[in-house]
Amino acid sequence: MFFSMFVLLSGVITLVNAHFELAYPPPRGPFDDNNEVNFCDNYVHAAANRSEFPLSGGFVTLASEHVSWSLGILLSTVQDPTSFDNFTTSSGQQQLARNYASATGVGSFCIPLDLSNTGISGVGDGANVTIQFLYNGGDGSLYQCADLTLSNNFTIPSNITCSNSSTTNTASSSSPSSTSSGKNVANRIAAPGFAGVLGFLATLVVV
Ligand SMILES: [Cu+2]
Repeated sequence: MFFSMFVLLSGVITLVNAHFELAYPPPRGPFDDNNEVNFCDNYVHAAANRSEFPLSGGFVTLASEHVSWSLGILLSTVQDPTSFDNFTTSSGQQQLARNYASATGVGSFCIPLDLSNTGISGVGDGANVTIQFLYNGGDGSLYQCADLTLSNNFTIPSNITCSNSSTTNTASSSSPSSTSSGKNVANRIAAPGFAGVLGFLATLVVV
């Protein structure tokens, strides 16, 4: 009896552990799905080796393990952001580099992230910033962080693939933008930029 309950619970726990995994830019530390419910996947301090990231025309990629999910991207200009408080505005609101949007599908997603027009003070060429992904696939909020140095002169390497590999997602391809930073951008799910939030919502299934 106890054993069968254990087996049952194990199955449930395995299902619950399906979350999301940030692929690009690289997260603060190796993916730890058991700690994804915690601030920055429980990597409390900024990574010693920051990733260069384009100030404009960037994108992020992640793997979604939930079918229906939402995503927002917070930004902190604090050099070593160690808590959610470091990702808020002066009025205490979440400081969003990309507004929340919903999507459907399991697999890889590429999401435009243009940081040049967020209007956040301190975001500019040469700035050290941290972005934090807030993902919710129905089993609560999940978090991963990436520590960046922004650059006007950095282009995302061509071996970083921007495509939506899932066959079940409903995202549609859109044309590469004039601000695209590489060749492999044909499958971006929306036009880049904060203004592209509506496009993101439109091309994905709005919940
Ligand atoms: Cu999950």
